[in-house]
Amino acid sequence: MAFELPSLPYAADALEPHIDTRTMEIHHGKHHNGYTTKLNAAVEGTALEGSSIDAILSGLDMGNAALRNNGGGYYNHCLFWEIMGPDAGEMSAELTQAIDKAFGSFEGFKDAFSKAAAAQFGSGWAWLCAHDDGSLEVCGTPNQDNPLMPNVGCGGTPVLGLDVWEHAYYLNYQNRRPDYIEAFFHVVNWSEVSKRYASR
Ligand code: MN3
Repeated sequence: MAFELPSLPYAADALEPHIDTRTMEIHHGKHHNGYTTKLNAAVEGTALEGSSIDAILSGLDMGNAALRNNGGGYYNHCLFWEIMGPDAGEMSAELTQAIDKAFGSFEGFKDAFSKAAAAQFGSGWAWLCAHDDGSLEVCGTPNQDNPLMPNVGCGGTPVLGLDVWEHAYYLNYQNRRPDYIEAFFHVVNWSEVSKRYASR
């Protein structure tokens, strides 16, 4: 089974004014679609055909640039659409407690995550990762790398991710990445993030 571009779980204009419709259309329909097509090309005819994306990434040969960039791009954007939404939902008590334990408070977490997103030089992602024991960490990865991949400097299950490639915000925010990071916190779906935390 080839990988398929998932539909957006909401309308392309659902995250306005924080993330504009045109950016969503291009980001999903062009960028994510491109990663999906190129991932399928990288996997076709290899022993990885039929493997899950999680298995491919956790066992990744980091020297395989096509698989690293497009497998990462495929996975990262699948997660990104799902952890956002027009409805903020509710954060679970378990995740609230884990955030307080790791960062002191939600504001402490937001500050650490925003700093990781702002400090990522060039293209990349900021992550909130959950470990098996429930502990949390914030980190950043370059390009389309993510915490499932070996030796990227952080690990665990990604439960929240923010795309800080310019293609994610340039139309609306130009060079104002901090404004985009602040806007992102208006469109996080905390029910979905809590669900990912529970199933880590
Ligand atoms: Mn992107």
